[in-house]
Amino acid sequence: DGYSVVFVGRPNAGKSSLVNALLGTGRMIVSHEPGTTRDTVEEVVDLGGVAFVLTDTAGLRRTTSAAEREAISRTREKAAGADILVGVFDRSVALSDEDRQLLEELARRPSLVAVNKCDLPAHWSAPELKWPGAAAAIVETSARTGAGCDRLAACLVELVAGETAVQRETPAISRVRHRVALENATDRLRAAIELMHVHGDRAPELVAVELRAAITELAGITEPLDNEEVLDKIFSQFCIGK
Ligand SMILES: Nc1nc2c(ncn2[C@@H]2O[C@H](COP(=O)(O)OP(=O)(O)OP(=O)(O)O)[C@@H](O)[C@H]2O)c(=O)[nH]1
Ligand SMILES: [Mg+2]
Repeated sequence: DGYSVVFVGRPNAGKSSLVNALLGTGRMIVSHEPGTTRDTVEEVVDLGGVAFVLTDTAGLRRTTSAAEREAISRTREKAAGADILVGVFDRSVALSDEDRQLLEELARRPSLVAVNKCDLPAHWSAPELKWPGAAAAIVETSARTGAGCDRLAACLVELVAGETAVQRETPAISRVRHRVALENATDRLRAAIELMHVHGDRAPELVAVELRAAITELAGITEPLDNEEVLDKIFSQFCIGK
């Protein structure tokens, strides 16, 4: 149902705030206390016509709290299954060992780096990340002002645009519009089959109406098709209506 994008990073880096910025909502709970998010939360969003499932997660850190440890293990589980990871780093505080560890992990996966809180005075700059991945994968953001959030969305879309960038087991029907069109076309084809079961070959015009509708749906996905031409072809082969 869309590419899964999992936001990971240290507590307080701004993961929930960034997810909210991309969703355009206040869905995720945000607070100044590190360890605010205790459960993974998923939301579907359409970015530039592509469906993504954004997952907000509990911040990664060493902790003595059993509940937080459980939350962190869920974060790791989610991250392992993600199509794309977005590592969120707080530029207004010093980089930590956890940050560097996360960077190494990100480099092995399809991922983006969000250098967040860029509205605040900087403690370090992007080159200090020594990011081993592609340079284009670093985006400076401010979840507070919204700066860079459009670019983060555009980078996500770009990452999935090349099918080779992200490996999936099943072909992804990522454009929401395409998925709806395919579902509609499927419904119409089912209706056509049902009509043939009920009426045999006595009501070809009813079947044709459903087929025409299915073609119109599919034509919306590819370049505009000449329906008459397609119908002529189909009818010449199946002798419907003759
Ligand atoms: N100035 C500034 N503050 C931000 C920005 N992004 C987040 N914050 C603030 O940083 C604090 C933490 O934000 P959260 O989004 O809750 O951080 P988180 O990474 O989800 O934290 P955990 O859920 O604890 O892991 C909140 O007080 C936010 O308002 C930003 O870009 N600029
Ligand atoms: Mg959070």
